[in-house]
Amino acid sequence: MTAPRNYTISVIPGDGIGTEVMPEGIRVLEKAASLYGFTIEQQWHDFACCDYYAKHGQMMPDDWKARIGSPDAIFFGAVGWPDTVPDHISLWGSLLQFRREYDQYVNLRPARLMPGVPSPLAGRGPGSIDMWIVRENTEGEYSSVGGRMYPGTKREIVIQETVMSRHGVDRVLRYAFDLAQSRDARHLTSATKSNGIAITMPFWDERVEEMAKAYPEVRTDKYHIDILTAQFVMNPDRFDVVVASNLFGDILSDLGPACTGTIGVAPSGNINPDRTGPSLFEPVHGSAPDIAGKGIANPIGQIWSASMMLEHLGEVEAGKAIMRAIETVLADPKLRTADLKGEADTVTCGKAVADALS
Ligand code: GGG
Repeated sequence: MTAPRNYTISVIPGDGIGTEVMPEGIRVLEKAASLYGFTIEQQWHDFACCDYYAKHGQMMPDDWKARIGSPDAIFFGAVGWPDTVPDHISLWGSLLQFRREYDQYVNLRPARLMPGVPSPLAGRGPGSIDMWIVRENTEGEYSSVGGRMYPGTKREIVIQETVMSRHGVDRVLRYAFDLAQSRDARHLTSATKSNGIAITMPFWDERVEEMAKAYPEVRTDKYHIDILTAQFVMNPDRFDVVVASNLFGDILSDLGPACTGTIGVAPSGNINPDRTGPSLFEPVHGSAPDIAGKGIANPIGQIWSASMMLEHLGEVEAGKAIMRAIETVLADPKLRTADLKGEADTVTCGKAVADALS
């Protein structure tokens, strides 16, 4: 007898277009569950958003971990509403808490040229750009170590430290090398800025060199972040797995999908590879206040995140089926959204993906 496949997920829509694309991600998840014979129990939470902050003066309740419990995964929308809450408060009060508390030390983000997506690089053909960006997700430049002295005076001083531990760097590099090893290209690129940032970045380079010895089949190269961003724009098809620190990985993983047409389709997984806590899946895009409330946001980033989440949960066939449905919808201008020169609104696009699922 096979074990029942029942999963519990925390659903946190967040702010702005997060609340509009989340229902489409759920629609597709529910359809996939019914087609592929598993169940998804949803536990919705109204915190980790700026509305919650407006009512309670903090982004999450003090007992947020108890309220979340032990789900199999967290499905997240977007955070940020700068008119109400400064961005650094909303981010540190929500997403960064999850990443640290659940030790989601890998942020995995694909950049792939999809069929039909209008992109300056589309002439290269679908599949020609197909990379994974592996971003260190729990330390690095995103640290709260530092301080502010003499605020508001002419003597004002601000200091913020970058934190890199050997343990933290090695574990994300190991994940990236393993990923590179599993792929046909077996090519890993590491991004630093070791000439200018002369303590932490050379350390990262040293760890790459050390780790590479254990992966002789993986072609490894190192770039400075400035020339790498130029190469992403000019020759993105040269890259396969790209690994970088928290800040550089954040930048590259917006730039990569933008090179393939739009950041609106890009998903991400905040992954705890050791499975000592839940992983969190969310679109790369933020809450987009400029288009929030208009019903025109692209739901594909949220839906693709659902596909990544299902693969992480072991529902690989269902995850792949969602990807096929996404490709079908993106190829049709009537079904894709305006950021992709399409005609559909958020709901029409989401329903089309659910209908295309088989
Ligand atoms: N869904 C992604 C999101 O809401 N991002 C907001 C943001 O500012 N993220 C910064 C980060 O991912 O470190």
